[in-house]
Amino acid sequence: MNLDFKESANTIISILRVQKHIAIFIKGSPDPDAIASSYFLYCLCNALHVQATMFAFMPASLPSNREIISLFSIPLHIEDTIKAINMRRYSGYIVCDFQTAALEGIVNVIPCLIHLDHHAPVEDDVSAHFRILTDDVASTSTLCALMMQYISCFPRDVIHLLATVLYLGIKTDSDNFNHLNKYDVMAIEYLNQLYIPSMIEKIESVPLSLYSQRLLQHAMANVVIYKDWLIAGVGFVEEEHRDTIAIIADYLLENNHVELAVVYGAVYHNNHTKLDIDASLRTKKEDLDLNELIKNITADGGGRKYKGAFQVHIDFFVYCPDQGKLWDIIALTTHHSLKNIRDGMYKITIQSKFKKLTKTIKKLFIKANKEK
Ligand SMILES: [Mn+2]
Repeated sequence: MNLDFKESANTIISILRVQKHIAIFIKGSPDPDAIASSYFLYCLCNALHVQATMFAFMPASLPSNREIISLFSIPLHIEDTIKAINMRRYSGYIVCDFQTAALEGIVNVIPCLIHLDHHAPVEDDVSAHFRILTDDVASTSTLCALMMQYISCFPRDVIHLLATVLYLGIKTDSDNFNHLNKYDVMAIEYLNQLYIPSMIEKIESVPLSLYSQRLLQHAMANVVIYKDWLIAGVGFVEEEHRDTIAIIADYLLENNHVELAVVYGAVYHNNHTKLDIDASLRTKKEDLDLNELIKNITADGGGRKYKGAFQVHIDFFVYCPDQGKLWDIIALTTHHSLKNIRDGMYKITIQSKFKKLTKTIKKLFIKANKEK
């Protein structure tokens, strides 16, 4: 893939400049990459004198992510649902760091102006005036940093703040710079001269909360090794601590000789009226197709290189009067399902290879047709 970041920067500026008021949505959990890339576009709107408002539908889960929001004074509005927002006030919306730009209730109300993400594109997404979806970069912040090089309207102090927050976005999503490709390296080279090291230090010195430490202990006490996989449940989790599941998966993969670490918990949402089984998957194997693996478990999830996640909705079980029994059933079912998937990995590998081959043939076919 060859991206022209100068042309991309010019295109997004020409799209934004004619807008009245833009809504910027963080669709998933506000993690460093989602916050950084959304804030980048927020600052760009500001620099172009276009009004913009940033929204998320859940609060930042990790203390370090909350620290980013407060340290950079990021004006992030948390809403329970998208229905709480009066869409007619906005002329368009932006989604960063999420595989799809579709949002319930706003299709045909306001257009999606910009959609940036570092996952492979999905086919049935809403249309966007400008879109970059590519898994050739480790983070959405990489795309923003490379466009930023060609944008001259940012005030000096904003440049340093943006460089710092984008640096954090890349660092987090590349697992501490462990998974970088050429675009990520280019972005870091650019940001290196601009970011503020003391701000990074401040954010990285925020400790895990006591709650997260307890979940980690629970997970470590319940680790099951099946063949070359590690599976661990953390028990029931309050919504605002959901990201801890991913952090624990990172930690367990790092500290065990396994191919895959799966950490799951039962996460309460909406004041305990909704319940999900929420799982994070981590691998060091570059060719392990986590997306294909996850799609064999549920449609509600996905993956890319090295990481993936899925959810299973079990709202009805919020009525279960015995949490202990409920957790036993969740754990029993999740372990059984994951072990079955591990046993069927041969089939999944073939499916994955077949899909990649079909994609390549399709691309060649399109190319041949264009050249005709
Ligand atoms: Mn990301």
